[in-house]
Amino acid sequence: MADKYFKKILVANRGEIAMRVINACRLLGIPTLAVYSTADKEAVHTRSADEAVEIGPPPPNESYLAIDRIIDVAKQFDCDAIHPGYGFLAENPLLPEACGKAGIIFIGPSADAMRLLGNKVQSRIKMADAGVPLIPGMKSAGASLEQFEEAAEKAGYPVLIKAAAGGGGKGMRIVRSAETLKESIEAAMREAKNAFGDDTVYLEKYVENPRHIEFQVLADNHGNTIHLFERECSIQRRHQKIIEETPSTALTSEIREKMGAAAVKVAEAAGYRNAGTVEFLYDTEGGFYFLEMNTRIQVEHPVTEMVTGVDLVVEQIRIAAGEPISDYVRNISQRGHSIECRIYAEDGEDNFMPSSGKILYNEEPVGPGIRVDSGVAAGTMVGVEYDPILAKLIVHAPDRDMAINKMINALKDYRILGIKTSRRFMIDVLEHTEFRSGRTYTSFIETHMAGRKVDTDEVSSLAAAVSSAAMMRKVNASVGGGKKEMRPSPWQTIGPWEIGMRIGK
Ligand code: MV4
Repeated sequence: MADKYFKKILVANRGEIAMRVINACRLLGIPTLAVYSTADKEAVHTRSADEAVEIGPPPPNESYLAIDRIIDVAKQFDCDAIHPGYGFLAENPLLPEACGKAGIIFIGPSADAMRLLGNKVQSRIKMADAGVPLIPGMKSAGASLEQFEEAAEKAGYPVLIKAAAGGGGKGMRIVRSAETLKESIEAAMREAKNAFGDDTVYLEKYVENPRHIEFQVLADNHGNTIHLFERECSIQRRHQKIIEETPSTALTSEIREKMGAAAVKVAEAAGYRNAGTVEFLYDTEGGFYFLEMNTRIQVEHPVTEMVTGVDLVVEQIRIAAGEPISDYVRNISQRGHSIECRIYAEDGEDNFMPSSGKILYNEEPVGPGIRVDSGVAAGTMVGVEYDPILAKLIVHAPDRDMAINKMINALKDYRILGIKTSRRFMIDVLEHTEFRSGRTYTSFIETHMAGRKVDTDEVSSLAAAVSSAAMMRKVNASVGGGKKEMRPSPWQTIGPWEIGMRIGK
């Protein structure tokens, strides 16, 4: 390798995305420095980086969000770049600004592009000028009730009140008639003020039951802006995505081309650099509308990597170092089908209540076209202080049917004991005929999974896990701790009667 791009990269995150960045750095031969809170002393990312520095107590404000502390550590330990992952500081323009002042490269877009795209009203104005299709509605923040009334009449009810600083569904209110407009505006303003410290709201036509389709883009400092096709992310619950896939079953090659061109236009109009994602709503009539642009590497980026063969985090690092987008990325195509399931520390059988505790056993599925991006291992303490994502299971297969089958089997082979997860819920979604048919709309979970029968199988009791761990020790001793395939899984060695569950699905 001609150049390893950076001397040392500080990874300003935790969990699976910190591991993803560390692994990309390993590919490039770049040393990494992890930062961690006192809750993460034994965390996988802390143990995996070349160096690790404790930066504060568990509350994010005092550790993973403490910009000054992170910059100090970067300077003290000779890091010349910082990767923010997603969440935490990833979309906070104060980090790229602080990096700039300290002479450190921020692996991501400029603070200016972040500010523009973080404000939905400003970005709507910018994108309207650039000729990108927008959802009908206000082109400026609403200043008076009359303005809202007029915009609502013009767009036609139902309408949606949205926060300018929003995203992710916070501060949104659906309004179905003029009678409730005023109270909805006031409620949305209060919620926006609370969530973002900014009560600016505006109005759009409400698109009923859309699909959520987003395009991955890459832009370098040499004038190249490209897209890497779409991801379909319609399977969500309460604005939290749980399953993502690519290609989308909804797009024809003609619409894909148009949306891709619009995504590139958005990035160019915003002066965007590095990896980003342009979100669109896709309505039941085949119309698509710019929603927002996310200025980070996203949780679901691996499905794009699987079908294009591009390492997006490596490209992020190269671009930040001033390199052009890699040559091999210029003639990519979509090969086969990829699906990602997020494994959350949530009780999928009990209204997704947060689950915490120690992971007592962790066995990941393996096989061709099966990828696990995980931030945990046996022994990891899972608290409630951070994002509940434990790992992501990603599969790649020649077509969608095979990808679904591969995913169902891989989910069945994934064993995490000690805490509850969303694993079983995922299997039920994937086995649903509506999912199989490709009718994946944003209302899927509430429409098709609401009446889901709760199946009390997932074992996470301490007794069961301890007995399986004890069994494993015995088995390992008897086979000399040999090859993995020589060791029966605890599911094979412990009868279901002992742990009160059905085996398999
Ligand atoms: C919309 C919409 C319908 N009409 N805007 C939700 C999060 C935020 N990023 C934008 N969102 C929506 N905006 C109009 N004019 C429906 C949603 C929406 C949604 C969007 C993407 C994925 C899942 C969603 C679930 C509910 C609502």
